[in-house]
Amino acid sequence: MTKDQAKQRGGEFNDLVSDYGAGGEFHQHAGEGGDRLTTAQGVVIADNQNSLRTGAPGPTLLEDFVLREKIFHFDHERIPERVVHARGFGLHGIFECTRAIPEITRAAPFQSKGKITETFVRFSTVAGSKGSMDLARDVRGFAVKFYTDEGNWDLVGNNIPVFFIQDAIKFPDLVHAVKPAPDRGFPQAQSAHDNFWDFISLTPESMHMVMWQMSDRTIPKSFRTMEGFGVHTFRFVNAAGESTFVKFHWKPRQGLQSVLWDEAVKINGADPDRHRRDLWEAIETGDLPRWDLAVQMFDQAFADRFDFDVLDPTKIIPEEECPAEVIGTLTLNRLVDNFFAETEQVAFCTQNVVPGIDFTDDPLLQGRNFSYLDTQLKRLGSPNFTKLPINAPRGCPVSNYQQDGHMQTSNRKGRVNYEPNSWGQGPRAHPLEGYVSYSVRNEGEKRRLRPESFADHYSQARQFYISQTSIEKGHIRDALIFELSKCEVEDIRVRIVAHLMHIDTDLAAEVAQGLGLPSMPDPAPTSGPTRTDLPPSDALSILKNGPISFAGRTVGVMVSDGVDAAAMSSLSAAIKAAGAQMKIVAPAIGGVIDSGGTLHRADEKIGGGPSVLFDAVAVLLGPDTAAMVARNPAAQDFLRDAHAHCKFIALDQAKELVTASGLTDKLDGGYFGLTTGDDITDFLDACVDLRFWAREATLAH
Ligand code: HDE
Repeated sequence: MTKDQAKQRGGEFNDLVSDYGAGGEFHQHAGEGGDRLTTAQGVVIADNQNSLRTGAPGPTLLEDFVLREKIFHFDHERIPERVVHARGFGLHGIFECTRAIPEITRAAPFQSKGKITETFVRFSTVAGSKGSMDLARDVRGFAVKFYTDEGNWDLVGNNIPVFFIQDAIKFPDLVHAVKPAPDRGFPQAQSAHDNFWDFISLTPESMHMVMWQMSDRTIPKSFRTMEGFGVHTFRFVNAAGESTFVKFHWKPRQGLQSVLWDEAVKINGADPDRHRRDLWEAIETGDLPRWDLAVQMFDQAFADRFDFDVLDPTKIIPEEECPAEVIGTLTLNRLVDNFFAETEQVAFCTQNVVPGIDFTDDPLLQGRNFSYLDTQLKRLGSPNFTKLPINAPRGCPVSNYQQDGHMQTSNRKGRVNYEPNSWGQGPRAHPLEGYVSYSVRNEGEKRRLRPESFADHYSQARQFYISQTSIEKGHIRDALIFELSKCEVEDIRVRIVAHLMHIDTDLAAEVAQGLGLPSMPDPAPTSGPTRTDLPPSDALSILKNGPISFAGRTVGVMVSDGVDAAAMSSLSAAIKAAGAQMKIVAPAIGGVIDSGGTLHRADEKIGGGPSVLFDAVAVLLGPDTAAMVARNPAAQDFLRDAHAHCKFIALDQAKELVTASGLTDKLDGGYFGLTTGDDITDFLDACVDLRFWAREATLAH
């Protein structure tokens, strides 16, 4: 049969294997073969609605290969979800080198200015399972696969630059503690429970990470508005074989933005897919997310200046001590064609490095290098997962003697499957072009030990805390009180407060008071040095690194029939001019008719589009329908929540709603009118700031 004949019959003609075109574009042919429905064997199916049976209804026949094949395949659709980072969202992108650094690393992406390297990025939460909600208080994964000209390099990072533990051997315990308890199978996707805090309270090395975790970093507004970090200290290695230590940072062009805890709780109900939907819509509307890749580079002499060890993954190097220098930009520009084939099957491995990038002796990184490869075999079921299009290298050939295994599709031709051979065939190792590990002299006794240089657990925890604005400090305090109040065992709460005593005594006292502890505990016992006072670092605050414009954000505009046509069109034009989006929330999804008779379709129905989904809100009602809207409890929640979340609010014809929402005497500097063009300009200018924070102090906690 010819290919054309096969296509006519709806077959796929051996095109089942996916491949990458010259431009690196993803082509997935499976399932797209033609307009005839076929079995996996290519047989056209005559009836996809009724199984084969004798009589009516009659027993179903084992002979029905169409039914059996279909159900068999369905039964095997699931693969094990990732043991951590199960819930994720992936996107394609490009990395552009903006500053070449060949003198420091020979890694292909950094050899020339303007060099483009294709990438695939997967963002994730850590603790929740695949179906959990997006706005759990949790660390976010930020994993980047670079398809370089010299092989794949995976930078598998998080949105927090430090980690809970210093040694990989503790990881299963940490993860068991945070995940659902084995007897009851809950709590899901949260850390506010006894097991997690029990483990943490007994693990002083977690204290720095815990301060980050209790900050608004773990409730980012979007994956687009968070930083990424490689966490470990890696090595850059140049062509001469010289090494420079490096720490990787992704800095979002969108500015850092987070939600408030009460918002997070409500968003999880209103839109559990918030973060993935946000990325989907950003790409679809052409608002491409961008991050600068910045590197902190230093040598051994610089590393030796610190009391702590630069190989300790619970430590940062403050940017004031070692600047983060931008060397490139990552732009996410393409959605996946298929979630399973790409986002689910992508296999990140920390061991995937390319010439010019090397590991250090960070004990966490060393353990990860085992775990990721191992976990991919479990998840994807075959060592041939590297051949899946999303995992296969793009910029370079792959040539070796690995063969067979489940789902093998590309064994070598010919008789030679070993090396060395004298057949004059097949690939050979290349000492000059090949990957050469950086040579390090190591000596010492074989022991299980924790270096003395890893002993200080509180100095940087305090440095993080004192680097925050007073608003952010308040959020850390509230998060600690919330989480610890969910612990049923009082000893656990007390042990955490005892650790906080080493970090900040005021914070410890506020948390103790919030928990209603009868008295302050003694500071937690320590075996090593307790604390050195370090200066604050602005880079550690979210609010000091916010967006510089309102672009990319969204105003939720609640309207009703008879809304003033001129006000509506001025507001809409001004929002568009600011590079932001307007979403209309109306009594019915069909929309509203304005005073000029024009229909405006709604994006959400009142109640379906609560104000937690928007960055700022406007209420713009028709004179004859305003009273009806004011009676709607969901409309009242819209306004009350926007107020409680310190949002900027613009109002027109909303007096009755303000009264019904109990806000009459609470209107403050965060409220604006909508009557004149100047009103609208003032409103949108104010919106550049994330929130009207002055209001927060007036709200009862
Ligand atoms: Fe992971 N981690 N991890 N991790 N991790 C996994 O690999 C592990 C750690 C991170 O989007 C798993 O493919 C160990 C630090 C991300 O597919 C697993 C240790 C950091 C992702 C695994 C750590 C991370 C993972 C589960 C301690 C930030 C998602 C599924 C030694 C630098 C990647 C998988 C994706 C995923 C093991 C600690 C980031 C089990 C043993 C530190 C972003 O292999």
